[in-house]
Amino acid sequence: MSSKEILEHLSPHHWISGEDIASQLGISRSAVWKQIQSLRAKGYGIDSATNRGYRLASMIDLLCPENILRDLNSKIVGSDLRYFSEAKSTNNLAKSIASSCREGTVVLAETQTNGRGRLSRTWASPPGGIWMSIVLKPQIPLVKAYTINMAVSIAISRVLFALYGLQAGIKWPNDLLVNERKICGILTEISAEMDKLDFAVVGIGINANLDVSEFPDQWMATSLSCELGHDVSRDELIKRLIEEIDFVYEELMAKEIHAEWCKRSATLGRQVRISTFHGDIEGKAIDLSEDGALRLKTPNGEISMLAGDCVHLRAAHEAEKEEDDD
Ligand code: BT5
Repeated sequence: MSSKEILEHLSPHHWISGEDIASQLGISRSAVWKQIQSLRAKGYGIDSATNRGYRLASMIDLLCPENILRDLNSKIVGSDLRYFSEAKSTNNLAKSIASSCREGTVVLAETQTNGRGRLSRTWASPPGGIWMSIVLKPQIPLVKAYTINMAVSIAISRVLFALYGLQAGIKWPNDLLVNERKICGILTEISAEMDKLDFAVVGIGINANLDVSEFPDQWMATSLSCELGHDVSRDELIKRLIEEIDFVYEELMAKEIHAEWCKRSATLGRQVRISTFHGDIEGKAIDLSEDGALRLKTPNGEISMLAGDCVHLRAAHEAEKEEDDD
């Protein structure tokens, strides 16, 4: 018995007793109660009242794969779409099918129970967000793998502006920020043999229709609904994302990817702190090299950082002013 089956019996329009759900599904009332608790823990709003039973607190706008695929204008991305009401992690699912599935396959889930960020960090994935992974099989050398992440960040930034007028800056290496707050995280995982890329799974997490006040303050998170003051159509957004990612994927090898990433970067020009396993380094972010390394100007000279966590310390104009004052 899965909590999804219980969900199918619940409606925002009428009450249903625990007893009725239990008899329709052939389970005990306490099993129903347990599954209701598990749905609540995942973020579904469910009202309960004595002598009445259960009711969905509001209409949940579930994703509809048919809407997403209808008249989809793309060549590779979205060639197949796998939809799950719940997944541990769409990246895990995508990796498990990557060798056998078509290039461009998209895996979508309403919630993730074990959503991951980099270094196995937790990625909160309650209902209402967009949790998707795309399987890509680009014919590019391993050293160019980073451009996939860049291309996808650009596509997301373009779509958020085109659909909602939101300026989403790209924070090195893999976040999108709106008003300095994280609205989207990207996790690209690759499988390679020698110098050849086998496949890449690009995991995209977008806080769409979410109340982020439940998230810890230090995450500095925001969502589309918080920024816009209303919910958005996730089907429409996913469709546009697929189309735009498909488009930039074609341009992947072109130089413009690098130039456009730099243009949309929220990191370049800023004073930053990069934390790595070997310690912290502070400096001004001055450039991004073709392999995705961030170039820093530090008091001890210029260095390149290939990976790490980035904290924005001061805004670009403040960093510039400081330099002028020096
Ligand atoms: C990321 O990692 O930002 C990449 C997130 C990728 C998530 C997608 S969802 C679909 C696919 N399936 C997966 O399992 N993952 C991908 P990182 O830069 O390491 O950031 C993780 C950190 O962001 C956490 O340690 C928290 O501080 C914060 N965080 C967690 N959940 C968040 C959320 N929903 N919104 C904003 N910040 C969050």
